[in-house]
Amino acid sequence: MTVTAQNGDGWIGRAMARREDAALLTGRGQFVDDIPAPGALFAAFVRCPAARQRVVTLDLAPCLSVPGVVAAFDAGGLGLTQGTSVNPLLPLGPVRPGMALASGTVLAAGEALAVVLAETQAAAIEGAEAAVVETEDIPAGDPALPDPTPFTLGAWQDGPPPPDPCAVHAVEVTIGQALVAPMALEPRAALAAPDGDGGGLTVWLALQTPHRAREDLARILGLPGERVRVIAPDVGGAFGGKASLSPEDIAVAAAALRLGRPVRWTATRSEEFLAATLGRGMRSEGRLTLDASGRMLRLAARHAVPFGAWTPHSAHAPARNAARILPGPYAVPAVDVALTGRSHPIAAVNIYRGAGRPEAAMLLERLADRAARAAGLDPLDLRLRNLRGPGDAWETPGGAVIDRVDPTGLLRRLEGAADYRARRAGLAARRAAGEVAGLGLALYVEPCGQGWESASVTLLPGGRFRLATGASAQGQGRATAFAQIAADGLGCHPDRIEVAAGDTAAIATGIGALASRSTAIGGAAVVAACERLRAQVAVALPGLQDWDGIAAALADRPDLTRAEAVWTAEAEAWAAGAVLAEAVIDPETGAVAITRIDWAEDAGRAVNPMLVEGQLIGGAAQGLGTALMEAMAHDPAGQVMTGSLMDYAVPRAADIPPIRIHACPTPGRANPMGVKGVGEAGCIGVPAAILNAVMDALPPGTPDLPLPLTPLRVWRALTGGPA
Ligand code: SMO
Repeated sequence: MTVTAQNGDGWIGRAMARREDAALLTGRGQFVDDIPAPGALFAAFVRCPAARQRVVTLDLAPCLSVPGVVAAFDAGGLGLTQGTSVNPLLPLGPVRPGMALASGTVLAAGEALAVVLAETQAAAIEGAEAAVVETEDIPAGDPALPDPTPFTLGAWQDGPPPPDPCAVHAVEVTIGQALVAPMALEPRAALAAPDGDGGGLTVWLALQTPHRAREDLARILGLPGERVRVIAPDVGGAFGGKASLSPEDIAVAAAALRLGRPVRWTATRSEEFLAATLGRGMRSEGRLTLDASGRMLRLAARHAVPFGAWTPHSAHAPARNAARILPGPYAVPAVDVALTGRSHPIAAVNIYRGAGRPEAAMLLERLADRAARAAGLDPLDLRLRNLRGPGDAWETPGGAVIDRVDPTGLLRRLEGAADYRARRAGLAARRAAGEVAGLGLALYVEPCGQGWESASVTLLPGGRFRLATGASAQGQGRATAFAQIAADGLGCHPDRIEVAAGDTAAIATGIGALASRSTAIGGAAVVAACERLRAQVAVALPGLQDWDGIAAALADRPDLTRAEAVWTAEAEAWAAGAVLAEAVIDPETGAVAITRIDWAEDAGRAVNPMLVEGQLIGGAAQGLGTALMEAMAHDPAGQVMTGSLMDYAVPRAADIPPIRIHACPTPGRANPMGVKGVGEAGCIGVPAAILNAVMDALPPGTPDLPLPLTPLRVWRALTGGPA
């Protein structure tokens, strides 16, 4: 693999790729569906045909007469009384745990009612289709349905009360985020195999959080934790859509335990659209007042947050982030944020890459653009007047402590690197020549995780090492980055280190791959484990430096050749960036082309610049999809209208413009390496910049457009038709 020395002082900071990570791109990965399981049964699900239904009849006898079908279970048949866990980040509102199978009252179309097990996948699907399902509509207002009235999730205020006497400008925006599908290339998948004695299970899951899945499964199935092993092998993208255990995963595990045979299931793309968790969907309203010179005085923000049929573990994280990040990179003396939730008869809504960060950024950045127009300032100058600078540390009303970022410096860097002033000036001539073009700026801050992560390092014979991490992987190049960190920590070549991730048998505890946290927190745990190993070896063998010799001398001392660490972050790491997007609209069709993106970003010290760039560009592509084309559509009855990739648009390579990244790393203080996170950045800053660019291209006074910015919406805005 290519190795390019970037800064020469260690393995951290070099662009390199390890074989294990490269295998994912070259067809040699081992995803759940690739794991061999001789004799495994295939699972298929009988799903509720409509939303807000009462199940009248669920007859599985016809399933059993399909050749190859071995068993079929409804909720009563599996007999499980427990569901998935929920993280109480906010007052919870109505919580419906994810149950293996729904029964009685069903809220969303597509919820699984029964699981059919068969010798082949075809027989399982045919068996599921043979089930007799009769349901009846539950009328709106029936007490069996969750109350559709909004419920309070929280409110935070800080600063002087309104009205602010100096305010001379007030601007308002409404942001309508579409509900989107976290479109991983690999759909959800599960394989459960009972142990030889039938008393335990090994479960392979396409999942971001194997240790939590083990705890949940053990509790739900009534097994001791040590009898459940969860393995997340190669995972082909997740983006929050695989953050938590799915009802289907539980059904697969329960059926395997019941039947004493391995059971496997890989979701079809249609099942993903129908029953996987959704992201975004918030409706945000903001009001900002400014003084005569364009200084921000008071921000009021309201986020209305959608919840679906059941409550995934992290369902409250987007709301919490969207609230606590405000006022983000800006210095605003008074801030007032309120959150409400509401239940909808659709699939569960959960985190999706960014998880509230994009919603906060878009609200602020649209307000900043409207404020600039009201104050008669260039959008860049309005921002410079209000952004925090280097050395600032500030606490938001929602309790986030933001530091070690320099939004002003990032915007200044972007201004020069993107040739902003000349391009802004050049827009007038381009518009005079008939072009419909605009420039959009967006700043963002990205919190990179709270809490702890685990790591262990074991010295193997021959001076090699086995590194285990609780931070699992979803295709980010975990093995490459963590081997680089450990190589520096141990003083050896990264090729001496094998990395085990995503396996509850490899390390006792762990969190997983979420929240831009893996390098900042999981990487710090690796450093701590390596330090511990070096320290205990130094005591036992003072002066001995070479690992081959140490391995030989300690061959019979497993107590000294293994070290484990659980590292807890005392502070949150914050990444930040400034994005400039250029949009050109076809006036005939309303189609938006993003022609260029410039991006000054501070992801902290880069462990591997190549992986950082990959994260940034991948996130930007998803962010572009959110801004321009992605939307789940439901009809008024709750039926999914976007059930395939024929109906749900995702960006393709040709949609992605040149992205010029200007790295401005400043060290964070949240961990000893000075690293921050980068996984979600593209989804945070890029959609806001695109929305601002499109609004800049449209006539002044154009009302806020909801997302996504489809050609029809943009064309109507251009031609003055209804939005
Ligand atoms: S949206 Mo991420 O998986 O925290």
